[in-house]
Amino acid sequence: MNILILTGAGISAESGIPTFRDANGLWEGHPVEQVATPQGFARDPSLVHAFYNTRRRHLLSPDIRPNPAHIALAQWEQELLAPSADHPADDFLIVTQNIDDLHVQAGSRNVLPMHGELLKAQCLESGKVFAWRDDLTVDTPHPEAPEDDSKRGWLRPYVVWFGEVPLGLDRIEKAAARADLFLAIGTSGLVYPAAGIVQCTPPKCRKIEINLADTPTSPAFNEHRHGPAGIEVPKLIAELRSNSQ
Ligand code: BJW
Repeated sequence: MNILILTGAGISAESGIPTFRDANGLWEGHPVEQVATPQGFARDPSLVHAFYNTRRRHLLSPDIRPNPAHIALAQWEQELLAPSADHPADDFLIVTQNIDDLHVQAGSRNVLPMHGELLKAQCLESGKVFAWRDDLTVDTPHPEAPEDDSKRGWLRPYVVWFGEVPLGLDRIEKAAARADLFLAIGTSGLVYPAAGIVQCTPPKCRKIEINLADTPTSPAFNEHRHGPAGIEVPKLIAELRSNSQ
């Protein structure tokens, strides 16, 4: 059985990470065009760095931990997978729009962060990606040339902004085309191409949406579970587990 799971900000909400579009969400205090477009970064890099620095520090604080939804997905993957095997055919793939690392912290192994990763930085010139846990500023020395003052401020957050191409699209398309089960968890279904993945799954695929409420893409799913991911995901996995025995 090929399983594809798409997660959005809603799965991390119960871990204390704000979503984007809900009340008190990230876009309420930070207009999207200011902080999540290449044009916004070019206009005011300090503002954009400050937005991501705050989120990076928050992610690294000890009270931010995977919640029962992340943990149930990781345990399910481990049960389905032979010990120490890989997933060469992406038979169990989590595609996350989230830039936090909570799936990996929970123990998930096959995770594709299609909108980038907050704990990485990217060189604006070479595109090279570096593990990154500190603040970034317009004066941050280049990790490969720390003494070269002309290379200060050449790093950007390793995230995908509006107008940029998300990561791993070929791999996602292939996994969708052969999915037998597709779960979309905690995503508003407003941002493409992520919101269109459900349309790339075959008609025989069982498609389940887990969210607090319906979304614009709900009609594309054949089952809906309304409720917090931390409750609904473990419940659904327990059901799927007992049905397969
Ligand atoms: C819970 C819960 C709980 C809460 N339990 N649930 C016109 C039409 C169609 C498309 C376009 C268009 N104009 C422009 C576009 C394209 C554009 C787009 O989609 N725009 C729309 C807004 C209209 N897309 C792009 O630009 C993308 N690139 C692109 O298209 O490239 C062209 C191309 C594609 C393919 C091939 C070749 C070329 C890039 C999109 C990049 C998005 N980037 C961001 C920022 C990432 C970095 C960061 O984190 O800061 O990604 S924006 C933001 O939105 C972030 C998220 O990943 C993404 C999705 O948000 P998500 O996760 O769904 O969160 P919310 O807050 O929206 O929803 C939370 C949900 O959870 C809600 O439904 C709640 O109910 C639920 N919930 N608590 C269960 N406890």
